[in-house]
Amino acid sequence: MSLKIWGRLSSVNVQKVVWCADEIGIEYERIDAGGKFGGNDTPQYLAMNPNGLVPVIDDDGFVLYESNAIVRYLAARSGATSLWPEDPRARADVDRWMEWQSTGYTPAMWAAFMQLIRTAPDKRDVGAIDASRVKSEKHSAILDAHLGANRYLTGERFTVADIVVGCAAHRWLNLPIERASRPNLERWYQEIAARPSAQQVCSQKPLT
Ligand SMILES: N[C@@H](CCC(=O)N[C@@H](CS)C(=O)NCC(=O)O)C(=O)O
Repeated sequence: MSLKIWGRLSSVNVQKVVWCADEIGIEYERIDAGGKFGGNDTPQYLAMNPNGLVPVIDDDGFVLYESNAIVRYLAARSGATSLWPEDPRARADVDRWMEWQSTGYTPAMWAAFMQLIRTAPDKRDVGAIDASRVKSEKHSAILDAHLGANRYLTGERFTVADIVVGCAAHRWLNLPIERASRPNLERWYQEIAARPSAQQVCSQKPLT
C-alpha cells in the first residue's frame, strides 16, 4: 500500500482526506496522530510537516500537507475529473467553495467547537461561543440559499467541494448548540452523508 495518511479521524482536516480517498477508492493506511495520539512533534513528523499539524500524506515518497491541497492531489493523481473538473471555470467554482470552507466556514465555527467539545463546562467562554454561533449562522445561511437552487455545491455533480464543505457541515450540524432551521443545507447534508465514502466521517457522532 503506497499511500499513508497521518492524522486522527476527529480532525475535520483529516476527515476531508479520508472521505476523498474513500470516494475515489484509493487504498491507504491511516496512522493516528495529533490530539490525544500525539506523534506530531517528533523530528520525523516535523520533517514531513514543519507546522506539526495533521493531516500529512506520503504517497510513495511524495510528502504533502494542507488538507485541501491533498484532496486536490488525490483527485488529480487518480484522474477523478468528475470530482475536480478540468474545465477552468468548473474547477474555479469547486476551488471557490474549498476556499470558502477553509477561510470562512470552518474558522467561523472553530471557537464554538473548541469551547463546546474540547473545553470543560466550567471553563467555557459563553461570549466566544455566541460570537462563533453568529458567524457560523451567517455562513450556513449562504450555504442554505445556494443549496436551495443547486443539488450539489457546483450544480448537478458531486465534487470535492461537497466533501470539504460536507465535513464542515457535519461538524456544524452535530454541535450541541441552538441552530436556525436550514432545510436546503440539511437536505444536501443528508444526501452526501448517505454516500458509502462518507461513512467514516459522518459516523463520528457525538463529536470529539
Ligand atoms: N490548514 C491546515 C490545518 C491543519 C490543522 O489545523 N490541523 C489540526 C487538526 S484539525 C491539528 O493538527 N491540530 C493539532 C493536533 O491535532 O495535535 C490543513 O488544512 O491541513
